[in-house]
This record gives sequence, C-alpha cells and structure tokens, in this order.
Amino acid sequence: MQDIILYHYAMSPFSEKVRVMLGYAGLSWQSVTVKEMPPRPALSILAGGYRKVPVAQNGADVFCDSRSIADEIARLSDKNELSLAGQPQDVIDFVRTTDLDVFLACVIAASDGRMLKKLIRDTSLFHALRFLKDRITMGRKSRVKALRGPQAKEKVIGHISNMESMLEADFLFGNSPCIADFSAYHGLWFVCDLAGKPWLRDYPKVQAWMGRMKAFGHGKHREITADQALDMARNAAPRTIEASGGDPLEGKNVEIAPDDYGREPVNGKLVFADNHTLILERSHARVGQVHVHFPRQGFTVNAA
Ligand SMILES: N[C@@H](CCC(=O)N[C@@H](CS)C(=O)NCC(=O)O)C(=O)O
Repeated sequence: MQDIILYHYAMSPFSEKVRVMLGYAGLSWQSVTVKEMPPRPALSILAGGYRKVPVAQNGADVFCDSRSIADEIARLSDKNELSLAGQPQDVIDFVRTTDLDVFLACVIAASDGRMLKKLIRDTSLFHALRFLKDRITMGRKSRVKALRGPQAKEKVIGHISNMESMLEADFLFGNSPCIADFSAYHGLWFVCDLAGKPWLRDYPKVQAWMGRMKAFGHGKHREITADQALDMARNAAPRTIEASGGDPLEGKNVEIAPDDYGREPVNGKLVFADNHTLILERSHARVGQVHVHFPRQGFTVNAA
C-alpha cells in the first residue's frame, strides 16, 4: 500500500493541523507542496473546483477538507479519536467553532506587517501582492463575517483563556488527544509560531499543551512531484463503496461546495451520502475515475 499523499504548503494552518495529526498517528506520508493560491493544476484534475488546502490522496480516493482527511488518517492508523464521527457533542461544538470563527480570528489577528514581510522574503513582492488580492477577493465572497483586527485579537485571547480553564488534564478533553486538540492547535501555531505573538505568556497550561502537541512532530515523509501523485491516482481504482448512505440524491449529478468561504463548487455523481460523509465520482483524462470525499458538516449538496 502506498503512503497517503498530502497536498499542502508550509504556511497553511489547516495543513499544519493535518501534518501534526500524521505525526501523532505515526503514519509515513508523501508530500506534494502546492502554491499558496490557485491555480493548482494537479488539484484541479483531482478535485475540480475545490480551492482550499489541504487535500489528501490515497490511490484514486481524494479527501477534501481536514475533517475528511482526519477520517482517512483515523482509518489508516486505527485512531478513531481523530475523526469527528462518534465524538460527544461538546467536542463537535468545540471543533466547529474553533475551525471556523476562532481560526478566522487567528488569521486576521496575526496578519500584520511582520507576516507580510515574511511572505515577501519567502516568495517575492509580486507573489505577496497577488496573495493579498486573492485573499481579499475570497473574503468578499465569503458567507462568514470577518472581525476587525482588535476584535479578532480579543476573540483569540478569550479562546486561549477558555482553553486554560479547560486544561485540567494533559489534553482538552482528557488525558489523551482527540480531534479537538488538533483543531485548537493550528490557529495558535499560526498566531504564536508564525506571527510571533506573545499571547500565551499568561497561560501556562496552554503553553505546556502547545509543547505536547508540537512534540508529535510531522511524522516521516518524503517529497514527490504532483505528476508522480497523479500517476498513482491513474494506476489505482477508487475503493469499492459497500453500501448506500441512504440519501435520495445518491446516484444523481450534484454540486458540492463549502458553505463558508472559498465556496467554489465541485461537480460529479454522488455515489455515497450519509450524515457524516459525501463521496463524488469524477473522471479526468489524466487520472481516470476518482472518488472525492467531503465531510457533510460545512458543505452544501445540490442537484446539478
Ligand atoms: N474547512 C477547511 C478549511 C481549509 C482552509 O481554510 N484552508 C486555507 C489554508 S489554511 C485555504 O485554503 N486558504 C485558501 C487557499 O489556500 O487557497 C479544512 O478543514 O480543511
């Protein structure tokens, strides 16, 4: 069996969430580094219009959104605590808020002149300007109302303070980590590690927890080219779907799109849908047939 492939870029917080999950799960993986903004030709072949990162691939099965990727990592490593399925409601609610409202607040609060300088240094002024234009356009089309800088900072600090009071054990919901810890980690990684904000100073339990999360590392991985990854999709067939998920749209052509931001739709035939997972069948001359997996939470499905 080939190792799972992760399409990601260094500065992407949701990619960091998945990299640390892979480290925790002890899986070795293959890395395809993609650009910080579209066009991303290999991803368009595999996942059509889906414009967010990370995406993962296992043979001819493609996983959009860190929640679907987490399900696949949980399946491969037998670590069900990484999947949202079957989690108690307080974990599900925490993940929903942290991955959306808190994440956006982290990005807004951290995105200052220092981050811009870092981007220019790591890429170029031209690239940085294109990046800003891309994200401003994405923000305008978003369904989520963005906070302004000071309110965003207040929200992030409130979240850190809430985590400090939750941390009675080593992890947020007990003595071992679950999906909630990974959701909380990547936003604070962006704020504290990438943007260098000293906001954990007064929160010793959160600081110690960050250290424990960071210690999982990224696992063993090797860089491959996008072409190699596409060849692997072409040489594989999508996994067999054993049973129906019971949704009346199964078998129909549909459009699936995130319901928050980056809402570009993906078209295909819905081959599975239950209350946790959606799977689209798509074809492309370069790779043949692929199955593209999405979480149900946070996505809309409409007949095409
Ligand atoms: N709900 C998605 C969120 C992913 C997300 O927002 N990713 C950011 C990067 S961390 C993104 O795609 N930004 C736009 C882009 O990179 O084109 C997930 O869980 O994967």
